[in-house]
Amino acid sequence: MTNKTSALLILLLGICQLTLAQKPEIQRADPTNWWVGMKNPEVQVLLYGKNLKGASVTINYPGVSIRQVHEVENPNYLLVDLYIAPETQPGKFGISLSKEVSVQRGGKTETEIVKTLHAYELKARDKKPQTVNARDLVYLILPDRFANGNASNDKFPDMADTAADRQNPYLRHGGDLLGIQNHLDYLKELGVTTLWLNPVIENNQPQTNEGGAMRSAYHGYGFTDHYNVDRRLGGNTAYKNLVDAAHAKGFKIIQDAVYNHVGINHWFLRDQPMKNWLHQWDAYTNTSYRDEAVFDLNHGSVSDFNVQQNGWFVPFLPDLNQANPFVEKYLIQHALWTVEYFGIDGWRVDTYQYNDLEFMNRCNNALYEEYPSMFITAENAVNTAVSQAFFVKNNLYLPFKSTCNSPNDFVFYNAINAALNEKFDWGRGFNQLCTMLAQDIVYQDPNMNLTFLDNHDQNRFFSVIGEDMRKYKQGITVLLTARGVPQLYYGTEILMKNFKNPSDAEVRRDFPGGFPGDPANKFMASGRTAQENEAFDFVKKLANYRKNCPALHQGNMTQYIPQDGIYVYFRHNAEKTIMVVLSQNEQDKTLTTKRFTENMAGFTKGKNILTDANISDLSQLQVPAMSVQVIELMK
Ligand SMILES: [Ca+2]
Ligand SMILES: [Ca+2]
Repeated sequence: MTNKTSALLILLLGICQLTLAQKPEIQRADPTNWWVGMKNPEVQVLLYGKNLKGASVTINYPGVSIRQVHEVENPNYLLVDLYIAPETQPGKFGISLSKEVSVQRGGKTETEIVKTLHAYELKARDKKPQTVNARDLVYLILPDRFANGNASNDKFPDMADTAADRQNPYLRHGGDLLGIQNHLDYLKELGVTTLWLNPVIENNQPQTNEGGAMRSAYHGYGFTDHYNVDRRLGGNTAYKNLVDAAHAKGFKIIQDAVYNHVGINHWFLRDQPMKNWLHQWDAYTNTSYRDEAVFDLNHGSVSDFNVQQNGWFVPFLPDLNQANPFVEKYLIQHALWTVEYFGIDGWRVDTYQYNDLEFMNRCNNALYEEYPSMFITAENAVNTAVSQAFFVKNNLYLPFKSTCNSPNDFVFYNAINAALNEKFDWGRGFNQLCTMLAQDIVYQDPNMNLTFLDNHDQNRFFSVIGEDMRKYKQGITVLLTARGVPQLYYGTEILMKNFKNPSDAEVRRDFPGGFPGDPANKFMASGRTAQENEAFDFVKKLANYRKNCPALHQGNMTQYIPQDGIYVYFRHNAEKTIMVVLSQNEQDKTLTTKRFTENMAGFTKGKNILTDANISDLSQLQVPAMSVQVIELMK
């Protein structure tokens, strides 16, 4: 090659680069599609690519108009506000970008218009979310740890974390959505009506060093692409399949929402749209995790509030700035998109108290606007009823009013675990439960509280109660007969145990039988021990009875202050009265029932629905030591 020709080649390459450098190129549009016939006729499409700033946007489709195009600090983004007129038909169109770019030809600089097109679709709405409420029994599954339905998706060499190893409690184990789908009949038999999965959205996060051990993001709380379900769980297709299969079998699905933060490897953080997309601090600032800082409207300091709200949850989960209207729209539209795209029925909102609460109200309201009876339950690991009530619809006279309709009931969780582990005394044992329920006056509808004995962040229930089957049956009975929407954690029905020692991985063990080569299959009665079957059958019997007992769903709850080690409450409506009798005595007792006349008048006999025993005389009940009875009263 002569010097002359190589100089020419360099010149040509330079021209090409100049042209290419300026040409707009769309790599993605979020939401990835939208729908006609939404109550809110507007959607903001976030376009990401190269050199989008300065481009003019056109769409040629009947009914669709561009209201505004927002340029932001980063030239690789454009945010396009679309208006979709009510009569708009579903269909496909292009989002067209055109831009004047400079081109050098024959030593002269010329301008020319370059165009780029991104295919977009407005679909017809076809999803009808169902209401989740106290009729339901929710079953929480950590998808990586339940069942492996497809061994070929356990790991991928092109992801940030390439490991899967069942021998290591901190790494991914290969469980997936098909694995859950394969065991729906097991859950149906148990009496479950609703599934809540820990987050399924892509977590393409590298392993992180926590407490000296390298850990995978198998829990799912660090999103890296809102619009893709993690490939290792089976991707969007497997999630659609699971939701459809679950619906066909009569289940509902609750999705885990994370609005407060994303994974540090999220695609939009590698090229941030604008500086205030995240809460940024001069030096790294962690949230204080103190809920008082948020609800203490009387005495709290602004600085404590800011640290709690805007500090990062952990260093690898950056805190989103939800006061930024573009961030707000991105998160809210993703929630709506998820309901319409997958057909989910409800939401559990992670780390609720760390979110901008005005943002959360707007987010909840956007969901209620499209789906008026949507169940949204807020996670707040708090200790008091006042704090718990602050973050949901409540009866408190405060200037801030949450629109969230359900808390994850940590106050119930704390009380039931403490009550079962204490000796009965004034204020202790079952008195704790009674006192906790008396505080229900703070909630607008305590029957919407998501009650639980354990979950993925807590010590397993069977271990907490010292592996005592009598306490186990009492706890399960309170969960399934007291007010609220009961939630069971996977494996609690087969007595999975452990404390979070040395880490929470211990309470997230694999469900035995869900993985190839497991020595026992506890999805089958034949694979369970006698005691495991006793537990499974107990849950199954009560859960299935509960399914068809409206008094246990929407009936009033009347409780009597515990006396002599015995706690009695009733669930009752016009059709039925259910009496629950719990004992914390180490001796058998006889209970005279005259004190409960306001609930028992007119009833002469009963049936213990746990044992099927008939009770012919209700005036005096035999109450065995540490027992529980669920009695359907009869005339
Ligand atoms: Ca798998
Ligand atoms: Ca926050």
